[in-house]
Amino acid sequence: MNNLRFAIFGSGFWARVQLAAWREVGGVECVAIYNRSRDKAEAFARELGVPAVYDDAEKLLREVKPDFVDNITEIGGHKLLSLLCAKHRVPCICQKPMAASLKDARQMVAAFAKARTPFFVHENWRWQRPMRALIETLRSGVIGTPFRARLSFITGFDVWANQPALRDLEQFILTDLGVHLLDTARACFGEAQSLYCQLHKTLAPGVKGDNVATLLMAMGEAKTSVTLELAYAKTPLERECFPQTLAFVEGPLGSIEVADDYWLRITTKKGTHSRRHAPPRFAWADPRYDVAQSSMVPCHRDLLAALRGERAAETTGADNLKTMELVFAAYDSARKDAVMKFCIA
Ligand code: 89Y
Repeated sequence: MNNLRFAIFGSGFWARVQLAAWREVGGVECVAIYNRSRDKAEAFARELGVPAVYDDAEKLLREVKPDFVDNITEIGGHKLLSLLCAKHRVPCICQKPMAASLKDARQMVAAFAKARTPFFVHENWRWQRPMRALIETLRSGVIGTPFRARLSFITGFDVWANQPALRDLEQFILTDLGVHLLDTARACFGEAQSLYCQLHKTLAPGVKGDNVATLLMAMGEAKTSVTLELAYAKTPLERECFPQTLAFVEGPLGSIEVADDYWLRITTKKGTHSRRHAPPRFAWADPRYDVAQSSMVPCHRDLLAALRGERAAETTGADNLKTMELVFAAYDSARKDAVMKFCIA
């Protein structure tokens, strides 16, 4: 089977890691890079062996005619550059969060549907090893239909050191991180029927947006009560476990805990079964981000199978629109101090 030829848009922190993850998966070849600052694209291409450099994305699409684009720009580039791919009927994977507003996200999904061109979102959280183990354990039915769950991501890690652009986001914690946990919650418990959110801006000097969020949702047909707790704050913590998401789920037949250091514990009447789901260690990954960065490999595998027409991907643009609806409903809920309701078909 021929390699798919792809182009990367963007040359920042995540672009480097995602290129390495594509190379780990194989079956693809990065043939060009675009960045609006040519110097940055050139440095990236030199360091990582990408043959062609562009500072004009449309020119790249016209001349290189890639089989797909991985749009790994900051949020400001997501809509414009993805729509350019739709215009040229080039399949596109857009970095999360898909867009800076729900209106933009809807427009992007509609443009690709109209162009009959595949559109995906790079949403890797549900592919993290412990999260995947949680999803599979829930789907096995071992604890029955859950009635309550908590996903939490509370850290004092200096996330802005590697990703300074996050400092300036007016809407920070939910667009950057909440989007991941909301997507994972959908994979675990189904679509939300209602959502309530509270936000705080605290203990994060120099950060524009809110950095602490608490959400309560009723999810799936069973209306499972799902709480999400998120914080990037300098709160003194006994144990730091960035970037792990911890979880506790209760069902009629038992409970599941995702604990620090990748432990998954399933407790039923028979007792507790514990197993560690540590992420694989790749030489190209930053060891501090292992669980997040290694999940790009199965995420890319899923997207590649869809790009080859073998099966549908989990994180299509259309599917991710449901996650985006929750992100912006959460901001509305916090602003109005009100419960938001959704219809699930
Ligand atoms: O940008 C975020 C992401 O996608 O994963 C973790 C992160 O780097 C900081 O919240």
